[in-house]
Amino acid sequence: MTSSRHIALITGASSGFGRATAALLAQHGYALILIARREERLHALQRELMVPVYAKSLDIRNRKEVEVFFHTLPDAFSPIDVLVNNAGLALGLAPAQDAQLDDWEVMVDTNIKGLLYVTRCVLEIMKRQNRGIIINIGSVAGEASYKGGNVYSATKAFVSQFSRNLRADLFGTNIKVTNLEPGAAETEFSLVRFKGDAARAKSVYERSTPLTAQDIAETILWIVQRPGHVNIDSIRIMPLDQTWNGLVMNKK
Ligand code: NDP
Ligand code: 8X3
Repeated sequence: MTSSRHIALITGASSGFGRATAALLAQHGYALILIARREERLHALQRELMVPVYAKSLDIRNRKEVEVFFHTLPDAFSPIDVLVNNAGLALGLAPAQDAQLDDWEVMVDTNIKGLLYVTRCVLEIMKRQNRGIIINIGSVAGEASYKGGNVYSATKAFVSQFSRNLRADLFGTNIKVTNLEPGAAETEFSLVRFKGDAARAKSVYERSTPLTAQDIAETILWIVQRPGHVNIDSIRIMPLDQTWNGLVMNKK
């Protein structure tokens, strides 16, 4: 039964932040809609959770599939209270002049266009019920510039600005919007960025203490627990062991 429960839709629930958020929201009684491409992982997670779960393999880059997903959403799961727009990725860390255009396209298609497809469909639901919380997972990279961040960072800058503009459009409704900007967290993020090179991924975090997926899940729980009149517009969380490193001068 979902009728007495809040319902959260989490994209990218097969790993990292999304998976940890699903587990934590389930502990707090949420019914869950879980999306990712790796269906087996979603079903394994579903079996662990003691709440109603609708888990579906979906590639958010496919606009048609996203629309069909929402048209065929079971009625019991359709009054979505919380959307966590989490699915996303970085591919590569090469400087722009050496980067792969294919990688850039995948990041734009996922982090920007996929997020838009899901958001637009959920807005239809939230508009009807005049209620809801949208939490977009941006990144500190949306503001900071670093070598090799190029298109990944730019997609997260998009998420930041889109979140602010959503707030402007939704002004006067009971629909909240947050841009949550984590810094470095040890998930599968670097493994994906470095295309399965586990040693290189591990080296990003060694001799540092990165954020954990649980840190982000707990922040998401805190955001959704704020009273009705409070909107958390943006929140940035970095590990103590990470910061900006200033401007550089080329020494010839
Ligand atoms: P993970 O790689 O562990 O998780 C990413 C999730 O996104 C997976 O569940 C993956 O599922 C899903 N995903 C990727 N592409 C698609 C797609 N086309 N359709 C559906 N789902 C997709 O990384 P994180 O948990 O770290 O990343 C989550 C979000 O947090 C991302 O948006 C990332 O940019 C952001 N972020 C991460 C930081 C970090 O340091 N870890 C810091 C700041 C922001 P599947 O492969 O099964 O489809
Ligand atoms: C990723 C955060 O700091 O690894 O979004 O670039 S960082």
